[in-house]
Amino acid sequence: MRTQVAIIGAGPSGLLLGALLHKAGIDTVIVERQSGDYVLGRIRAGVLEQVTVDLLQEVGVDQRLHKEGLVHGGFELLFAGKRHRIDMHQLTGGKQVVVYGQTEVTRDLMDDRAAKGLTTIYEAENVQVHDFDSANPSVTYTKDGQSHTLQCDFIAGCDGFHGVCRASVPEGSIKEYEKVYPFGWLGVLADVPPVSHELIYANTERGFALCSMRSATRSRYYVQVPLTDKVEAWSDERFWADLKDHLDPEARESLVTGPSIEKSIAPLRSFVAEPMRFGRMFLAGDAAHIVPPTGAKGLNLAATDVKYLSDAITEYYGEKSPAGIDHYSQRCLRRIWRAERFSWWFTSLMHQFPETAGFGQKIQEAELDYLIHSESASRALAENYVGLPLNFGE
Ligand code: RFL
Ligand code: PHB
Repeated sequence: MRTQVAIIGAGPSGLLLGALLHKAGIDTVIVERQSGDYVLGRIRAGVLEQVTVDLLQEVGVDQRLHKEGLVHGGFELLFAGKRHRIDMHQLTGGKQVVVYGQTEVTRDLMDDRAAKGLTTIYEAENVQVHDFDSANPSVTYTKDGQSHTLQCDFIAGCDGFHGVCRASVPEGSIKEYEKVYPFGWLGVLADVPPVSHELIYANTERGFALCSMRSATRSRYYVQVPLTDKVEAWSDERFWADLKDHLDPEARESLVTGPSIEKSIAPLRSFVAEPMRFGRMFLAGDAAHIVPPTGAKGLNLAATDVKYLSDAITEYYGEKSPAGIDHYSQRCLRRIWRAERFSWWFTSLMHQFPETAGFGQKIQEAELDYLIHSESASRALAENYVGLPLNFGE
């Protein structure tokens, strides 16, 4: 089989890249290790920046998003027992975010790809990338016991943090920057109405908690847990009791609990691999970088990476110019480091760190107090939360 761009991974990066390239008339095949249902079963991001919404609109996959997505013009910070609203809309001159789950974004992109008859190979085993330092790269995999080879012009590594693409780059040609945090997030999804109509980010002496949502009837909650905790040790009762302990009296009163429909623990990490291009193979999304979820930036960065990549590849075919692909890594990394900084800062501000308990807590509360009382500090938070425009700094 032959295609122009072989995309490894059918997460949001791979699927959106496929849609953008299809719109530009470029042929793609996506090779995914899991089944479609498995990919949809992973409960992850919830907050889309306007830039991401615009990209979904650009590929025509925005009908359900516009119908069902919840537009949020603010969020709340809870500390020292009280909630304070950050009015993103007012502070940023009218910008807002849309709460619409990654599962739904992925489902919409999958359905669109299937409707257009574009090829996605699910449950591909032993996926390997070859000869990306030459003009003739290829991908091999096994499906239903049979070996296959996919010849291509380019490989897009959209295969997440544990994927095969970054792991196939020769040691010495990649530099990795990493920070692992000493805690994780225990997340619960439940069919109960959200405790508040906006997100609540809570800093308490018990640690961080986040009240988020997927719809008016489905809530997503998180609490900070030690890395050693196992999800089996967290019954629903224990989770709801712990979450309540993080909330202010009014929220505690109005919290509706119910059986969890998903429960998982995610470790928190900051990670960047540089560069993001190796000959004819490119990394995009979580394959190249990870942010802790506190700033809600991961999926949004993945979306802008693949927009830059589709621009670069389109320029290569259309204008016969390698300028875009030569510039891809640099263009992405500037935006990525800005999001890394914000995510690290917001994570550091909101979580309980074992080594600085007591003093650290007081310093965080003082910074939060400054943040809500200084318009410029509130604006800096709001500006980062709504995200950078696509062509920032250009
Ligand atoms: P994904 O989603 O990991 O998809 C990669 C795909 O590649 C496949 N794969 C392979 N396929 C073939 N061969 C191989 N060898 C392969 N190895 C892997 C995988 O099966 C998978 O289908 O990466 P992608 O597409 O780059 O998307 C990135 C996002 O998933 C991620 O950044 C976000 O979920 C991060 N994130 C959030 N981002 C936001 O923008 N806003 C949020 O509110 C937000 N909340 C979150 C989050 C991530 C979280 N977790 C669990 C880490 C909340 C949480 C709790
Ligand atoms: C989510 O709804 O899953 C969510 C929202 C905001 C974040 C992280 C996750 O910062």
